[in-house]
Amino acid sequence: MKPCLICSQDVEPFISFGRMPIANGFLEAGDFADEYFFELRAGFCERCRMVQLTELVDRERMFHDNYPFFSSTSTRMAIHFESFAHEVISRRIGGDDPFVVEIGSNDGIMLRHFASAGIRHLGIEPSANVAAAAQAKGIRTVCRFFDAELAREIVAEHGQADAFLGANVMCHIPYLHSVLEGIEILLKPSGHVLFEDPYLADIIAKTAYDQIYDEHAFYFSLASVQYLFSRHGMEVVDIQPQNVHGGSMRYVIARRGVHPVSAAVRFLADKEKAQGLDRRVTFNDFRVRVERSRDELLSLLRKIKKEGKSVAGYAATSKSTTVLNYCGITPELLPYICDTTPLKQGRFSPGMHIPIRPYEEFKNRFPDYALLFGWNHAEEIMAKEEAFVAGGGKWILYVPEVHIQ
Ligand code: DWN
Ligand code: SAH
Repeated sequence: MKPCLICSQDVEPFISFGRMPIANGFLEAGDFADEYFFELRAGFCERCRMVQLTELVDRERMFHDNYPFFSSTSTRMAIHFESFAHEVISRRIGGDDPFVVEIGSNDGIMLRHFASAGIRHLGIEPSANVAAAAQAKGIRTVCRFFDAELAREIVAEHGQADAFLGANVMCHIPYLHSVLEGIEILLKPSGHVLFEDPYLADIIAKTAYDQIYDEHAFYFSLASVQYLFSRHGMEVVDIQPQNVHGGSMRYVIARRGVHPVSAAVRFLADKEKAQGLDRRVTFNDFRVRVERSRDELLSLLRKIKKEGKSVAGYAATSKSTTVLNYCGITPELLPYICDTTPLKQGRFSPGMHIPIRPYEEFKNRFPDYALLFGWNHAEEIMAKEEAFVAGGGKWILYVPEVHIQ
């Protein structure tokens, strides 16, 4: 039992993945002996409905000056964030000289659209290397972790913000009450918070257990987000499902009573109850499907090896660390993973130590099978890899279930 990170009620894990390394802790060959591990477990709080990790990793182990995830590697995501920025510019800010703050702004994939529109902006990005990539593009970025203390400093220097933004970052922050205190300080009285993260209902429906890893402290539903913000005098005024990262939800939030609440919010609240997101049994059923998925993926890879066929991993995602370590996929079953990120190439995958090779290696010599760890980018990747399929190559997917395509 662990106290809920949001409401302090006791939380019991509903799933355990065992010993797990840092999801983005890609290693040099000489570093294997010092590798850090923790117990990856997730639990559901029956009081506030928050699904969360029950063991946490120190933030400095995950977010530092060598963080290997650069948001701008996906062209589909670049388009997505352009439209997110335009929604904010056209609908959520206005007046004289508006000011926008984004946390987890990474390499500036979204803020660059505010910069090019001449809108006052500030990115808060603790991982120094990706923050530097944004700064090099002329995007104002502070290399810090966001919390209430930093919010006070920002208000003193820049004044309050019209919009507070975050994509795939709120779910990364276990100390959310400090973040929300910061938002209370930072946001103008009529300002908006817009943030999006992988949506719990999609994770459950697709058995996307690989979304569970050290960086993701939370798996949000509308109900849990409503509870959290209600404790800080705010409410969800709109929700917008997003077709990225396997199914995400964007929450639009304001101070209580300032903006009207859309019918979509009430509709989704009812839908979540019908889906059982408020009941423990839903998560126990999920665990059973996860165990089945693990067994099926492992036997498929063993069969392929026995048949003497070749297989490579495609995209060394953070998510792949959970799959590889939970399923016990060794380099004998998966000899390499190709990835487009220079920082990952030449290194080894966390825990299982599978070599990460440049993307060109895949392109120059197609394997018989490719295990798609970047399944959330399937459309983009499959369009790019038509030649692989035309040459007889086959994709292995494990979401929503293990299958060959
Ligand atoms: O929440 C998070 C999301 C937004 O991004 C972070 N905690 C970390 C990261 O998660 P991820 O690593 O699972 O993200 P992606 O976007 O699913 O995968 C990115 C990786 O995939 C990069 O290493 C690049 C690689 N990739 C590739 O090799 N070829 C990606 C694409 C689109 C490709 O065509
Ligand atoms: N928004 C980007 C990046 C998501 S990855 C996208 O959607 O692609 C998560 C990012 O959040 C990382 O760059 C990490 O360094 C950053 N982050 C983690 N904790 C943070 C905190 N407390 N405040 C601000 N950013 C944080």
